[in-house]
Amino acid sequence: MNHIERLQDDGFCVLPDVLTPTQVADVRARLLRSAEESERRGAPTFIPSLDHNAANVRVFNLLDLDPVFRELILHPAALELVQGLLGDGYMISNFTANIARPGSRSMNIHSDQALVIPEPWEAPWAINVIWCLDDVTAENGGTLHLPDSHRIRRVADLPDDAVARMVPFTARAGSIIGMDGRMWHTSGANITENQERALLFGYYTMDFIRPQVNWNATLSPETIDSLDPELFERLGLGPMANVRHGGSLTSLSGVL
Ligand SMILES: O=C(O)CCC(=O)C(=O)O
Repeated sequence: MNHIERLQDDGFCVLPDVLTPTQVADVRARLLRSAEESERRGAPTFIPSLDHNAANVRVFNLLDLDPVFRELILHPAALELVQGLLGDGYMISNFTANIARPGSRSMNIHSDQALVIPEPWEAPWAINVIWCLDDVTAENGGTLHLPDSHRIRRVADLPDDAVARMVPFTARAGSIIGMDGRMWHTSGANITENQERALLFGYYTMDFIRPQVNWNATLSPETIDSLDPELFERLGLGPMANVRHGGSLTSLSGVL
């Protein structure tokens, strides 16, 4: 089975060595600077409605904070997973980070597809590409997932002991993990003395689903001006909001 077939069948796959150790160190340093910049701009990195305490550091709006994130969201290895699950008609819905430091605890369980469209969830219409900037282990808060839960169509079908049945993803720094948007998951608790677990979450959905964030409101004019055409299009910043790729009306994009 290749990794796309594993993603389709198991609901996730792990691709090692997508980033070199030097690249991991560079992206991680930029993430820490972005966390500071986010606070400076007034966007807090501790979100009490998500996390139990400030040991979790959340960084939203990565695409506006450092150009490296604009490269990663279109990284060919990530897009291969996205296209392998969703096909070519996808959009970029969000790109965020969660640094789980010692003392962090699990958030509420959820599936990311459930956050953007109502049940029943019949098909994979969303995918997360998780960038591992540290070795990810059970002890340092590796994302917990409920095996096979990408086949669950309704909340009522979740087992009562879903949390107890969850198992952590493990991966080396530099890996990416593709996770079907229907997979139920949560952050793990970081029970180590001194190991941080920094992850980036690139979230992509089918192009008929409204993105999680309004990119027109979150990206600065300077960032929008600097976007390459592919990224501009995949963020839904072009004039057409909802015309299927390849549909007969796409020619309208030239006249609007
Ligand atoms: O940090 C994690 O492991 C999971 C984070 C997550 O699921 C979320 O922020 O929605």
